[in-house]
Amino acid sequence: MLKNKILCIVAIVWVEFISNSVLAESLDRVYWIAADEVVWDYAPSFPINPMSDKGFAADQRVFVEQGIGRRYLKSVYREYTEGFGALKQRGSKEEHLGILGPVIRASVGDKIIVHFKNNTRFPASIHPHGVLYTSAHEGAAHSPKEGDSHHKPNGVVAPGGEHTYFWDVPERSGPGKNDPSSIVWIYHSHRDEPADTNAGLIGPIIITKEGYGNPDRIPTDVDREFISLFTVFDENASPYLDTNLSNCNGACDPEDEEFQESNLMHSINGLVYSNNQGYVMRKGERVRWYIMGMGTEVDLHTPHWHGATLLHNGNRLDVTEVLPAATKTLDMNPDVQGVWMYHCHVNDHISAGMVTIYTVE
Ligand SMILES: [Cu+2]
Repeated sequence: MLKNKILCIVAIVWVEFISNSVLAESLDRVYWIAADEVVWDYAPSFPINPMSDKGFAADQRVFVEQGIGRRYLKSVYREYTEGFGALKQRGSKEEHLGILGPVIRASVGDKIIVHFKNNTRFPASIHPHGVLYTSAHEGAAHSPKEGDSHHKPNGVVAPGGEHTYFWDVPERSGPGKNDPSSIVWIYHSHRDEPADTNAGLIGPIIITKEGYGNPDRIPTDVDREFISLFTVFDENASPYLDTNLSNCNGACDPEDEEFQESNLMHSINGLVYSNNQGYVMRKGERVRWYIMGMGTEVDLHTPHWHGATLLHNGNRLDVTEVLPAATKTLDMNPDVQGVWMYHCHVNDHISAGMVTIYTVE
């Protein structure tokens, strides 16, 4: 009897050991990401405002028509096939990402290898939050002084140049004890941080708990994931301002306050007034939302979902808050079908376009 019990315990321990070692198999997560210049359209629906299905009102046209309008030269991170062979097309699950760079995914124990190419006219980098790096792979210029040998720009890439970043994903990069099975971090260019991020160089990193990531490192305990960046892109602070001014045919005065206002793009994933696509899910699914903030002192955002509630680390809410470069991961079980508003709850930001919809089928 005792012998059987011992055998049974040994068998259980052995099965646990085997399954854990299978689950714990670590991977090299390899990405080919370039910083590319694109003409970005904040409101492709123009002249229609999808929220009303009518034309934009006068106070909305400030942002989508006046001054430079709705299209700006920007730089964005884009994913390529191996060796920068071809631009990777985004599938339906990635449609909602908008201006965001590709999702970098890993599980605790993996290594992340990012081959980076700077196709823009300005120096750029990829600075990751949360993961483990040495200063050579930090992607940040420590000193603005050129030629300062004590403060070398670490992983900052000149126009046309390339760099490979190596980042580790130890326990401290993954979900903490109150977190769900995955969390989000931000990556962004950090040569001239305010200019780089206003230019558009921002993306997400999602880290799953050991044993919770499938081979693509998507968490196995959710049905769907969505990522949202709430930020006011300040096109006045973009390094492309001078180039973008040429769209005004000399009619824009950069010192004019109304013109400056027209360049504050209150966006969710780089899109205003419900121009986002792809926030679509089914009733009853386990839906994970990753929320990111960026920007300056105006960037206090309070994402609010109509039609459902969410859990954030055990706390129930339908409004959360993010500040610049902060992130939140929340879980939703949509229980009512419909087309629901999803917007920042700061009044001034609602008027300026930080509003969209999500659909529960
Ligand atoms: Cu806001």
